[in-house]
Amino acid sequence: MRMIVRWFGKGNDTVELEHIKQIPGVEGVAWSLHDVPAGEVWPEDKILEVKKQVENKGLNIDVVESVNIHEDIKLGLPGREQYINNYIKTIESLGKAGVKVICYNFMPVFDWTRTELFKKMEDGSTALYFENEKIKESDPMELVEMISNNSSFTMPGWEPERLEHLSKLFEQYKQITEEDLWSNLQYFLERVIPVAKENNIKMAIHPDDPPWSVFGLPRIITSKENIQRFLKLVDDPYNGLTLCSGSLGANPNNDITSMVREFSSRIHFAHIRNVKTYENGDFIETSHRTDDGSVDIYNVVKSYHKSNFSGYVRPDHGRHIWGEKSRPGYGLYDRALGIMYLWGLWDSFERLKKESQ
Ligand code: DNO
Ligand code: MN
Repeated sequence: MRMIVRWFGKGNDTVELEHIKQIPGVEGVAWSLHDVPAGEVWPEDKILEVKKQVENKGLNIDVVESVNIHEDIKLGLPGREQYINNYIKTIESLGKAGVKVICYNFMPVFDWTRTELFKKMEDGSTALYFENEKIKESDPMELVEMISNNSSFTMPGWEPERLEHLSKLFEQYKQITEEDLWSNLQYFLERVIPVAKENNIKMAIHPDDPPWSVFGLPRIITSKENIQRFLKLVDDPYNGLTLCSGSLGANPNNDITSMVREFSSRIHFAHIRNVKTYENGDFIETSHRTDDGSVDIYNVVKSYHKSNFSGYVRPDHGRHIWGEKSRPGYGLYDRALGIMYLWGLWDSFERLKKESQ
């Protein structure tokens, strides 16, 4: 596995590239141009600027997370033609810059959804939290306000320009069924996968987080069956996955270990993190350790190892510990601990394999 860390860019993150470089076994960053609105073409000079910053520190830019998809594409509106053309231009520029994987998601309106960004845990640390009842009762606008009031940075997926027309968007999605979303996704994939292939870039969809409908919006990348269906929409290795154990793991019915086994050849990017789930649908993002949450991280990593996984991995989110002030879920310390846990498991599987040969 090739370990990387998400980095939000110079001046847009509390974590420095120098610090990322000091985490053992990390070779690169998952990055994005967070100031380019969804749907616009990524300017080549900006791409090259990040490439230079990152490579100067001895890290790679192989994985982009994310190139976001304009709502017109998800809604299947006529405007999608222009936005798909723009997406294609961005893929071509990223290919030229040497990018290997593009992570994206197909969630209507919102990306990840939580009800609290800094929920206090017993040991005094804080973590991202989802309270099922609260979501059912709350107005999406309240959530947008909570998220922007609790973070000094703009949160990816919650950019003001994306949410500006929130009520109009909700109106538009009222007509969109899950089947419509499937066919709009297929339309998008049929256009972009050939271009990605030509540019040697693997497309890697991120599952919906949480993997069920919120605020009545349709969501489709939620389960093993739906991922099987997704992979067949365009049955090509360039149409692949970002398998996120935390997002899918919020539903206890999702068996991540068996998904890794089944989909490994199509997983280009692994997000590994733990979540503790409760019967009422609540969940909290715990440390990566198997014993601390509901996802069997030990077996997830074992399954990747057994499949000879050679794709990119990142620890996804972490808790906020040791007084660190950071973007919600993206501090340095707990993600670094997570990485060391993942390496600890991986190295011992590797050693056992060699010893038994
Ligand atoms: C949560 C995060 C996501 C991810 C996007 C990818 O698990 O990994 O917010 O970055 O959905 O587009
Ligand atoms: Mn993830």
